[in-house]
Order: sequence, then structure tokens, then C-alpha cells
Amino acid sequence: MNEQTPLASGQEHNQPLVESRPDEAAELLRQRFAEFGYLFFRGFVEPEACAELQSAMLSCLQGHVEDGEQGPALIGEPFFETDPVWDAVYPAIQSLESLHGFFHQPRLQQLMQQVVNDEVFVYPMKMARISTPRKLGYETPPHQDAHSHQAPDTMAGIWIALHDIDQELGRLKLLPGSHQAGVRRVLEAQGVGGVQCEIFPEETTWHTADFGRGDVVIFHACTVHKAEPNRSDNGVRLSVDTRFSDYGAPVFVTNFEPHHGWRIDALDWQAIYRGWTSANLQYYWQDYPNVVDQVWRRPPEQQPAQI
Ligand SMILES: O=C(O)CCC(=O)C(=O)O
Repeated sequence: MNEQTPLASGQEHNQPLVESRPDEAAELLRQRFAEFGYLFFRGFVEPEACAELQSAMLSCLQGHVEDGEQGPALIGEPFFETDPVWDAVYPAIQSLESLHGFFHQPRLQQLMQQVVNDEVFVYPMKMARISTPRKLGYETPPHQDAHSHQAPDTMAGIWIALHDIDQELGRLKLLPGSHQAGVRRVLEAQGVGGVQCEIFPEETTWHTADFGRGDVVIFHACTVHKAEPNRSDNGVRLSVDTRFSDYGAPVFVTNFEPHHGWRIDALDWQAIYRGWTSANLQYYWQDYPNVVDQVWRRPPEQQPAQI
């Protein structure tokens, strides 16, 4: 890392996320995605679906997080992804049929389809985020999923707020247009994922919003994003995310494991699927035709204009 490419610029300021509407022409949405590296849809997921998943997650978090008047509230000690408390509760959250099924709702799949302009493959790995207060410095550092998921530029992330999330609770922030500079160098960092990528000196403007329940952000594999710290007294931020691509695009092999299955004993698909009421989404990914074990990237001249 040299002085021209610092890991983070000293100053940064926020601008509102550019909003998109699902009824806009698919071509326009793809153009905006190509320009900013993300699309933001307010209230896209039905509030009932978000409330149901939030309540199921809170059942798994009993004794640690409760359903407070203002939203999820911490009642025990704060914790961070990979802390012993998190490791103890996460297998139950990962086993929720409603967590996995959430991303396969037909409307959400249609939205993803508009972005990839093709049949969609929703990655099997589904993520649930639990951001507690009093863990400053452990929030998600700036990173690109192209690095963390070893993904080609055909992949995109989709992140959904399960309840209202303001600056105090720690919002998702994106660096607009940052996908255009390709995959960046990384350094170790504390916080979710354990690495952060370089930020160029001129990159001082981030896009973010106070999120409402059911708001959706879709972002390019190379779009730099991060989370704000949770500075609330006892509020807990719950959100969920996964990745998707056009069906048949290369998908790196580790994305077929459960989230944190690589480090939590017995967190495997068999354990996750035990107790599900439907077999529809179990192993749907098993015959995926393009599982790769080497990072693959298109040469620049072959890169598609959209995603
Ligand atoms: O919600 C967060 O804190 C992190 C989300 C994220 O990094 C992602 O969806 O890739």
C-alpha cells in the first residue's frame, strides 16, 4: 500500500442513495446499476414478510436480543460475528427456513432478474446480520464482495432491512461508481469479514439512507460498501443479504457452503434442512452447472455493459 492508495480517506460525507422504482424500465435500471454500482428500492419487500423473519430471528436470539418498543433491543452483553454468543445463536438462525426462503420470493427474484437480464441463480449462502451497540470498530469495514466471495463481475449482492435503520443503528453505505475501478487491494481489518479494501483519496462521497423495513439495496460485486457503527444505547440492527448472478455464470465453490459452516462445527446443510416443512429449496443448488475453484474474471474488453 503506498501513499497514493490509502485504505481510507480522512474525510467523508454522505449523500442520499439514488432511489429506483420497480416499475421503471429494466433497461433504465440496468443503466443506473452500471453508473452507480447499485440500485435502491424503498419498501420493496412486504412488511409482513420482514416482520415474520425478524420475529423468527428474535426467537433464536432469546436472552440476548428482545423485541423492544423501538425495534430489536440488546438485553445481554454486546457481541460481534464470531464471538462465542454469536456462534451459539447463529446455527439456529441459519436453520430458519424463512431466512432461506426469504430471498426466493417471486417478486424479489423478478427484481434480480431485471438486473441480470436473464434467468437468476440465487446463491445458496444466505447471511443474517446482527449488529449490536458497544462494539465500535467491529462494524463491517469497506470491502468488495468480488473479493470476499471470490466472485466474477456477474455477481451482485442484495441486502434487505428487516426494520427501520437510522444512522444511530448503523446503516449500509456504498461508494457510488466504485465498481468501475475493478477489484482493489485489501488489508486485514477487524469487523465482519476481516478485511478492508483500499479507498482512493478522491473517494470521499458515500451514498446511504435511513432505511425503512423492506428496503432493498442491490449492488455490483465490485461496489465498495461498509456499515456504520451501531452507536445506539441498546438498539440492534437486523438485516439479511445474499448474492445472485445470471444462471450458469461461474460461482466460486465456497459460496455453496452455509455462511460460517467453515468454522462452526455441525453447521452444514443437513443440519440446516432438518426440520424444514418443504423440500422445495433444499439442495436446489446441487446441480449448478458452473462451480469453479479458481477466481475467474472476464478480460476488460469482454466485460458486459451491465452487471
Ligand atoms: O450489513 C452489513 O453489515 C454488511 C452487509 C454486507 O457487507 C453485504 O451484504 O455484503
